[in-house]
Amino acid sequence: MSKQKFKVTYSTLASPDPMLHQLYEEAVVRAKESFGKTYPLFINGEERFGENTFAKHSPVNLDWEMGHFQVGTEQDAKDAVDAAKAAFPGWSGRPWQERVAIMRKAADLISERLFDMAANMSLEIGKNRLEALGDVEETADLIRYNCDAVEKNNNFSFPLLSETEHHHNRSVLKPHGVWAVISPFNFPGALAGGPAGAALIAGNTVVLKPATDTPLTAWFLTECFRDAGVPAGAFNFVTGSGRVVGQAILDHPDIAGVTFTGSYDVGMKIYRDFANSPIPRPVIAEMGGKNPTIISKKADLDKAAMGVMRSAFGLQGQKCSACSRVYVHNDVKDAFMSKLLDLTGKINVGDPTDKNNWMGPVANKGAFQDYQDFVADLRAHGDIVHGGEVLEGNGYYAAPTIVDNLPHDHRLWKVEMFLPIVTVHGFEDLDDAMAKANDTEYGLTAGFFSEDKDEIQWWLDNIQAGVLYVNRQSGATTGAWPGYQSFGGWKGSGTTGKAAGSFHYIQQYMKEQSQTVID
Ligand code: UN1
Repeated sequence: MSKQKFKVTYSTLASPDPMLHQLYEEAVVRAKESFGKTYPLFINGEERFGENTFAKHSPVNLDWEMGHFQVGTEQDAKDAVDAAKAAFPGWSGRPWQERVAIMRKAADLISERLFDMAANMSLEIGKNRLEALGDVEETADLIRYNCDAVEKNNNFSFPLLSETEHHHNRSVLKPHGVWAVISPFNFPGALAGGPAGAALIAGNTVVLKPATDTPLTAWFLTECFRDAGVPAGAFNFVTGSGRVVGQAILDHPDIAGVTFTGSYDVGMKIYRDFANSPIPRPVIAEMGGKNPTIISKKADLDKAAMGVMRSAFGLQGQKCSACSRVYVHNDVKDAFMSKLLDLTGKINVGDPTDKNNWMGPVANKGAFQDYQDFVADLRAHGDIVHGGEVLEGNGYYAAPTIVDNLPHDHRLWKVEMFLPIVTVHGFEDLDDAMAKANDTEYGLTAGFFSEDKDEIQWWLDNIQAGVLYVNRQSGATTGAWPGYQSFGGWKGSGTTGKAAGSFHYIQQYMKEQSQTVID
């Protein structure tokens, strides 16, 4: 582990210091040296090794066996929830200042371990170095953001109006209990550590079940929480199949609430299942997107092409925030397409730990197969103007793919493909583009390119999504950073209408109590 501190921000990622590359490359060597280790569950402060393990292979090179992880059982899930329940009175009963201090320490440990966590994450899920470094540091910053929020608001304890001088009325927020976090593969740091951190800062205890593709990053987070002093039972880590161990966690009657990030279908199933429990329980679900970018004839096309390319193909299109649909004015469509094709043609796809490769492999065999199936459908009904093929290598490599002339009633305008595929449509009239952009169940992020102030205001007033970007070259629809952009979805993209990395987030992990005391 490197002792050197290196603060990742937008500017360091945009023009990285040579030192950043060197530290990352040294960490890649260390990550490869520790391939093949066996990792435990972490329940009630103890490492637990069970009877069965699964091998985690790197999608970068399928011969690389990164580690062996426990196939958690229903009993493990139960034990984790029971441990979290037993730890709840102690953790929630502490002064909030102590929880904040411990969680700040956890954030600092994540930052200290930045390079090792990022190198392992690149190998674990195929994220390029800058995106992996960003994900790790975003995790730490989400935790810090929520520590700040509690501090600034006196842990959300506020006086209310008093009827007389003898009335002492106050509103307080209190934690719910045991919180389940079911995290996805695409942001294995931020979307596991962000919600788990928020739940812990708020005073809940946590059971984390990470995606089967990304147990290693979650294990590193577990170590950070443990080493920061989160007490036994307050944070528990369970790996294994979602259908078995994930379901057993969610079915446990002592789970008070859940944060789920993943597909619409699974998110809605959890939402419906929770509605059937004897008492209501909160479900914070982030369920994907089908994020549109509209390009006006008054757009700067260089900005638009760069923004779309980065958002469509960053992390191989596997972000909920990825740009998957483009509506471009017919007058500028040819010019835009030639710029987009030019930029896309320059992308190198390969081992993402190599500095020259901006795209890595897709996450797993299922995603690789989906890519091929979607491409066959798109080829039959539209024009693939770039990509559309799998690439050589001993991993799941797929070319960035641009599709033109797909009829608007084709199902793939609505299905979240979660792959490096973007479909492009021309329009004559901005209102028509807006209607098409909004014609989806999702509403997570959206982008607009125009140099006209009135058009920009019109777009901001009418687009239906939770995260909006205008003229953003670094990512037409992607790249929210805690404190800079709130991140949460409308419509089928989210259950609460409240976003992460913003003012209203951590309160969702608490319930309000009004206290009237008369002396
Ligand atoms: C996601 O894709 O699920 O805005 C989250 C972004 C990232 C988070 C994306 N900060 O692209």
